Amino acid sequence: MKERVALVFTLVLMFAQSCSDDDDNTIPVVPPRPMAEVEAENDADIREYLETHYYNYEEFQNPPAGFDYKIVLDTLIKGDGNIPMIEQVSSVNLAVESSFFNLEEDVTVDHTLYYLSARDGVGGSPTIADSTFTSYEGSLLNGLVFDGSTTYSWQYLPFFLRGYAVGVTKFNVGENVATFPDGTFEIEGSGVGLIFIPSGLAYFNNPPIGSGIDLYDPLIFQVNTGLYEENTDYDNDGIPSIMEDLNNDGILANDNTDLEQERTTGFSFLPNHIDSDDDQDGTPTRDEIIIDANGTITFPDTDGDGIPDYLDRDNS
Ligand SMILES: [Ca+2]
Ligand SMILES: [Ca+2]
Ligand SMILES: [Ca+2]
Ligand SMILES: [Ca+2]
Repeated sequence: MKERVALVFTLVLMFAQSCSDDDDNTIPVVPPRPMAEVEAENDADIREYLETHYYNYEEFQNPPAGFDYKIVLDTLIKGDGNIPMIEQVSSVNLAVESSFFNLEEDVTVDHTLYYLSARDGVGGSPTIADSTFTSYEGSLLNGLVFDGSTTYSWQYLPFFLRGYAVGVTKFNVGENVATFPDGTFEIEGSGVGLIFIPSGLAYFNNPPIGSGIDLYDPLIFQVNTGLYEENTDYDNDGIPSIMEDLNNDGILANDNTDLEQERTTGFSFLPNHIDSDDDQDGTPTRDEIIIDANGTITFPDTDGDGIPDYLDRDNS
């Protein structure tokens, strides 16, 4: 599971670092740079990279015998006729609140995420709240590879960098053509793509120590999207994780109905998608909803106050 470490524990690392800052005042603390300034700089750097680099699209269009469907990036040479990636990427804008990185400034900054599908998968696309069976390689704009996996592994997207997770949802997966007794899969027609991520959708001023990623570095991920689990229900409470994004902003960490009770009782802070008793009334969410034979979920509201029982501590 080595490949998970660098990506998954972003928030844990951030917390640990902010604690040690308080404990040791001999280390000079450099204030974070303004998010809007960093985004503008990152976007210019990513765009310059896309204008000056191409990938092996001709091999993807006309695959030679034995082609491994791995993306190779190279520098354009003026007049060589290769198409720069800037003409092939798509993009999406995502608002980032500075509070996500515990910054002192209080701003919301639009960030542009770029992505490119080298091979469209034959299957469906995951949501931001699904588990995907994916392999990946992460690198910097200077070509340094900082992380990667050689085989597919299951990744629950809400635990991963936001830019990475949103990027993966832009691709289609393949299909599982065989499952062997040892649990391994054979997948055909997976998606292959690239994601270009500004630091505000990655680590910003808190890259993992020793990772080779510097403060405010934009990241590139090559991904191979094999499978996904449709309507992933991570906490097994009967409600698919995507439906636990109550404010519908694509971030599952900021929907926590019983935060006040968790504070009072000293519980861990569990956002709804990883909380099997979303209102902490002692009755599991699964017992406060009804799922019929077709899988349709209904949400009883016993006291008629407009708040469904599973989110309502006083529904009696
Ligand atoms: Ca949310
Ligand atoms: Ca909770
Ligand atoms: Ca839940
Ligand atoms: Ca409950």
